[in-house]
Amino acid sequence: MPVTRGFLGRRRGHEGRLPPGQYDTGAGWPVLTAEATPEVDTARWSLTVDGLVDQPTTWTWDEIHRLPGSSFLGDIHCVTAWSKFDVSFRGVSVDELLAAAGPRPEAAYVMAHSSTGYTTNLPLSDVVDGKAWVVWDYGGKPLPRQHGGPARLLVPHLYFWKSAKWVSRLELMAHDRPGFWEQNGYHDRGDPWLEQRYQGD
Ligand SMILES: Nc1nc2c(c(=O)[nH]1)N[C@H]1C(S)=C(S)[C@@H](COP(=O)(O)O)O[C@H]1N2
Ligand SMILES: [Mo]
Repeated sequence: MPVTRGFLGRRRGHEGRLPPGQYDTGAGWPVLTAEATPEVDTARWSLTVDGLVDQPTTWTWDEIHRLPGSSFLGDIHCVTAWSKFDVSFRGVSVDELLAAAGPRPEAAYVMAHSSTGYTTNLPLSDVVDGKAWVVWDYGGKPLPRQHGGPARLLVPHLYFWKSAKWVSRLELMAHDRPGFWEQNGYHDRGDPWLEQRYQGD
């Protein structure tokens, strides 16, 4: 690893890192799941990028691990007001997946689908340029099942409901469509720094 957590921990205090209305959950990591936690076998796991792409692409567990890896170290923010500092995840950048699938020019939104049926919508611009990952490691260990293991979406600059656990499909779309929580009143974009919690915020 080119940098250690200790070095970053000393260099970066927590000041200025708590978005408005949030509190630091500390060492805890609350579990927030609308559906029953699925048992997903990596031997049968797959991730598909389809919709408005030139090359709809599906990766198996082994295939996605052969892509160049990418890590995130930073903070996550849940709309229920907890934030967690200095979490580390490893997986693959969504850029890597999109490079293979080739979004068409008219693609402007993404629907993230979980194998459970959970969905969440995102502007395409929020999952490109190193801002989003599909991750399977947390703190150097396999991502726990209740936190979305074997693999979840990670979009840390938006409220955490956008980070679909047990992600199985990224569907590129020309037009925005509300996902599960968005149909239930949550904001379409969900920027914690702008406090975009609910529709109309
Ligand atoms: N499939 C699925 N993904 C989900 C959710 C869910 O209910 N189902 N909840 C979202 C919400 S509201 C939050 S805050 C985070 C919670 O992730 P955690 O349980 O790992 O903390 O997952 C998001 N992704
Ligand atoms: Mo949440």
